[in-house]
Amino acid sequence: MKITNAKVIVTCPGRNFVTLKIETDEGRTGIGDATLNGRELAVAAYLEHHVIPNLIGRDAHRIEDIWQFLSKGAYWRRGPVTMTSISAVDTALWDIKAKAAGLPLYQLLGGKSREHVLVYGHANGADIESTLAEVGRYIDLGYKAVRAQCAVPGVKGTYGVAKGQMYYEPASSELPEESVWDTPAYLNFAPSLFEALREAHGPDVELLHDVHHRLTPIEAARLGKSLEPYRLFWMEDASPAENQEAFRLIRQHTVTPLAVGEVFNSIYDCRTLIQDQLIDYIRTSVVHAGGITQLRRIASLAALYQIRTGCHGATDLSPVCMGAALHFDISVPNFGIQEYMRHTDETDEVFPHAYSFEDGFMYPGDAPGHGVDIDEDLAAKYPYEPKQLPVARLKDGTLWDW
Ligand code: CS2
Ligand code: MG
Repeated sequence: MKITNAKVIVTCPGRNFVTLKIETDEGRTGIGDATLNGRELAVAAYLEHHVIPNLIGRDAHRIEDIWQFLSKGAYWRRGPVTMTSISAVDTALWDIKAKAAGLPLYQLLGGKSREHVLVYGHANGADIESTLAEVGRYIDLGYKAVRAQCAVPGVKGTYGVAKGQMYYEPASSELPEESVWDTPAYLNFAPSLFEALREAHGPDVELLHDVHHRLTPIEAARLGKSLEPYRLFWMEDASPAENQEAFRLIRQHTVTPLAVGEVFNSIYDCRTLIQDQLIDYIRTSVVHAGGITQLRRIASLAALYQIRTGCHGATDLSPVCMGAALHFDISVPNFGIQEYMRHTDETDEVFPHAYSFEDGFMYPGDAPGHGVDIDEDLAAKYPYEPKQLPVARLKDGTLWDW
């Protein structure tokens, strides 16, 4: 089955998405998500100029060889733009292979390891009271696990606090918005939020929290320790993880479980974190970490250390990524949880899909392939809109991690 054509589709049904579509001589097509939030056109150009010409004429079944070719063959390995492009090709080829077999993708990955996929939703509020209510809303919708973020009193624009509810979208303007970050205020405030959440919603609901790379290791250690009484499912991205060793310091001080990896694009980015058991959940995603192929390698490494998966699944990861992720999640032995930030109705219409949500769990569906398609005519009605992610500064103006 030869690859005869491939194209990049950029669409903005409420937010930008980049999709790679691969066509074969047998008439079978497959799609992969290639969205890199705020840097969409860099991936589109990389695919168009440097990847697609290399695909034409190749055997679509040779997923591993094409992966190695695009990785080693580029000479310039790794990096978010390259790896997002490789991810898109890999996802589209797995889609084609599963369609050719007439099977849902999870069957090619070894079949189901569980009946359904536990997901967590995003609740956020401008103050403790509204955050409690938002978490309650997710519990009423059936969610068993909820991520809670709350504005810090006196701090403008805390990470994770959306302008609207249910559809959180941080990439909101052509040039980055600026928000203020105040570590002492946050560290004093965060435990009171989780104390109130446990009081209001009891011990059973799983609560998660994203620190979004804002703390130094010793600050992260202090936060983890102060949150222990409220039994978090995880504390995410407590500190930047370029220096993986830094997590040893956090680990020494707290039993709050740690999750890291949404910005990683290679197995090497998480090697020390996994092998030294410095984290509990690895958050690498299908779209940014080399597709199904590399995600399976990362999960296998993590399984040796009883570290579980917790794939990134924000709205900027398209329904194509979500569909592929659910096939991975339901099959991988060391699955932990899947993030599920609902897409808007416009997005769901552009990307018809077989996956579904019910009572706190998701199901990949049984359509052949990964079960997600793109309506190209509808996609064409939503042209690209330049948008970037915000930046954060400390009160004295120092540029900080957003
Ligand atoms: C976040 C994301 O979902 C998460 O855990 O960290 O919302 C992240 O900010 C965006 O995906 C950035 O593109
Ligand atoms: Mg995050």
